[in-house]
Amino acid sequence: MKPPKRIAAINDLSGASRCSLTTALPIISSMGINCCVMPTAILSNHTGYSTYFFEDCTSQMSEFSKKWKELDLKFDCIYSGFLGSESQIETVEKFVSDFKDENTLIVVDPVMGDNGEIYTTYTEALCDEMKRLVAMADIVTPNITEACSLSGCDYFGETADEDKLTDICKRICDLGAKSVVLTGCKGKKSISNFVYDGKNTSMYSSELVPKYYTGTGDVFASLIAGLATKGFSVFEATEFATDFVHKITTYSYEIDMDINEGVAYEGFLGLLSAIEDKK
Ligand code: PXL
Repeated sequence: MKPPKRIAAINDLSGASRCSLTTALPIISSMGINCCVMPTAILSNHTGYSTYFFEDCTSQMSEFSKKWKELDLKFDCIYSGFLGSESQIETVEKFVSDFKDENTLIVVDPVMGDNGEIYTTYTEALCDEMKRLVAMADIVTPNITEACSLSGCDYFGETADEDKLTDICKRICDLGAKSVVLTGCKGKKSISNFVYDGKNTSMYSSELVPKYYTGTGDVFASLIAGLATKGFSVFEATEFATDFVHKITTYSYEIDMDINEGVAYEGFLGLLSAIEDKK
C-alpha cells in the first residue's frame, strides 16, 4: 500500500465561506490526497460580501516554505489560487522552484475575478504578474473574465464559439502553460468547460443552473488538481468535474442556497472517496 499523494494548496483562508482553502481541503482530502495548506491571506469571509476582514500573509508564506523545506516535504502537486498581494507571485514562483521535481504537477487557478469584474483586493499589476505563474503551469483553470485578462482580449461576456475559445486558450498556452481548462462558457441552457491541451480541444457541458454561486470555481479547480494528481488526463478530469459541479449546483439551487454561501457540496463528498488512483 502506498502512502497518500500530497498536494500543496496555496490559497486564501476565508473562515466563514465555502471557497479557496475551506473548499480545497475537504474536496482534496475526500479524494484520498493529503492537502497541505498555505494561506495567502486570511479573511473573515469572501470579498463578495458587503463587509470582510482581510489580512495579507506574505511573510507567513515564506516561513511556511522554510519549515516545509526543513521537514523535507515532497509534493505530487502544487496548486495555487487566490493571492493576497503582488509580491506573492515571487513567493509562489520560489516555492515552485524549491519544491518541484520532474513529477510534480503545477495547477494554477488564476483567481482574479468573475463576470467581467476583477475582485476588489486585486490590482491591475497583480493581474498582469499572474501571467508569470501561468507560464509555469501544467494546467490553468481560468474563467472567461480571467482568460480575457491573461490573453489580452477585451471581456466579451460569458458566451463564445469554439474558435474564439480555442484562440484564447492558445494565447494562454503561448504564455507557457501546457493546458487550459476554460470554465463557465454559457449557452442558452447550458454551461460548458472547454479544454485545450496544446493539441486537441474538447467541450464538456451540463444544464445551466440559473444562479451563480461564489466558490464554484474553487470546487472545480480543486477537483482538477486532485484528479490530475491521481493520474487522470485533463480531459477525463474536466468531464468528472463538470458533472460533479452540476450535481452540487443543482442541489444548492433546489434548497435555495444564498449565492454568497456558495455550493453545498458537503453531502456529495462521499462520491469523491470512491475514485481510485490511475497511477
Ligand atoms: O472563489 C473565489 C474567491 C476566493 N477567495 C476570496 C474571494 C473569492 C471570490 O469572491 O473573495 C477571498
